[in-house]
Amino acid sequence: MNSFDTAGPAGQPADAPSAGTPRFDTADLQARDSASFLHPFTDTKALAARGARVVVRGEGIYVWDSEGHRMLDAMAGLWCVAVGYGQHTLAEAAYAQMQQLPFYNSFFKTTVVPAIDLASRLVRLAPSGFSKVFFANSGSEGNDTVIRMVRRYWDLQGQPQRSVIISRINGYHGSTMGGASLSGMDYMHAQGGLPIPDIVHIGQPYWFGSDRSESPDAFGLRAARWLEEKILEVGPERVGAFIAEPVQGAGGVIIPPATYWPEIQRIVDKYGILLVSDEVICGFGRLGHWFGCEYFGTRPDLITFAKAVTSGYIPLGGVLVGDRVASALVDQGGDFNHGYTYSGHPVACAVALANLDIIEGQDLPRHVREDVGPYLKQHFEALIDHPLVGHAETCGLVAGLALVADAATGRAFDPALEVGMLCRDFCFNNGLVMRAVGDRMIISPPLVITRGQIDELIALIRHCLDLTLSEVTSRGWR
Ligand code: PXG
Repeated sequence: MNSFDTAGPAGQPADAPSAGTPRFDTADLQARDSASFLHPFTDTKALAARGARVVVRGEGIYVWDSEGHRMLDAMAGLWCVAVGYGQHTLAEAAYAQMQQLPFYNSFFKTTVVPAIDLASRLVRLAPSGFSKVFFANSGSEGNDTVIRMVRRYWDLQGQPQRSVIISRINGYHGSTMGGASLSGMDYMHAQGGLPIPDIVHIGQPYWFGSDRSESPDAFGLRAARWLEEKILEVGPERVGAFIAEPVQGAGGVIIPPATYWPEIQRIVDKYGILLVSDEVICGFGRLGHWFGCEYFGTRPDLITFAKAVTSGYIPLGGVLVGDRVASALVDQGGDFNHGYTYSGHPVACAVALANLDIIEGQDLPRHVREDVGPYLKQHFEALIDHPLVGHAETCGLVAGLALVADAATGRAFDPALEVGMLCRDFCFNNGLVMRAVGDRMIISPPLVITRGQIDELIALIRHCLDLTLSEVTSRGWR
């Protein structure tokens, strides 16, 4: 059944595309899906009972499911699709590179042209002081590389005991053994004996989640000083690096108070430890700058990237390496015994270059910074007037709001009620992809979104908040 019709199937919802629409047998796909496909981060039995939504097509900021329903994808796939769906130049770049040279490795004194071009381009786009790139295939692999690189750096400095890396509770850095160890999610650590040795965590700068007895600025300073307390607890001579996302994404779009990052920079400078900015979500224009650290004015030593480097059209990730680490690795280092078969994969790099052509050509960081970012802020933060919303905040093109039982006091719902999940289901069923992290509803739309589409997005969010409000009211939950 997976063939493309030229005429739209009869009885399709009115907003579905009428030409070139794929027809799918949804029930068959769902049955085969649950028979064979173990999904990431999923309760397989529960999904099998319900059936996965089959997403079959994308165009611009919209995706369509196998039943022909159109959804505004306010999550850009999974924080990835910066340039939107249906960008043919990325497909053409992959096709051309596959014909020219589909694969060759970069291990044994060989290299490939797209990897050279992409490395030089990324160095040009990065903040000053970044001179090298290490390629991986995902954010998780990028962060595993970070762990190896940080520890190698300190070995080369004659301080191998500086193996401790400090990360944050509710930060997300991936799902490999290294990435999941850096991530601050207990439920991940509980499966597989994590974290690996010498990874420790401090609290997150989530002011709304605190008791709110201090101003956000006072809280931001206090949260940053948890880093100094941890350094002193572990012993400054043992600490190699601090890693954090500029804005926590998967943790629920946690935007730190303005005082937080400058204080973090002061502390890492004071103790001479490396600063790693995990920009898997914040990189490539998401916060209105090429990299999120530029928004907050921090000077990291390493930057992890993935996702929007190819807009998710093909897997690619890696680490931008600042001069301090690069010169140690290169001048003193000898072999760095680390790498992946597909480090610098020519097809992935060719797609990244075509993607960067669009991001640079349309100056999407500026589009976010000066146009749609402020517009989203104005309209998204106005959702605070909704009776279910206790807090609503944006930064560039990420945004999060907290669903609460009592907006006046900010009193939370009982987490067991899973109100966020209820709201997310209303979104899905009403043409909007919005994610729930507990009772925080979050978005990260494609960077190419327009003001008119933001109006549509806000109207959809409001509608789904209304539906959620009547449901929780009728269930007597507020
Ligand atoms: N760092 C950050 C900041 C991320 O957001 C990774 C590393 C790992 O990247 P890979 O490519 O290995 O997945 C991520 C990934 C969610 C969600 O629920 C977020 C991510 C992945 C899966 C789900 O929001 N981010």
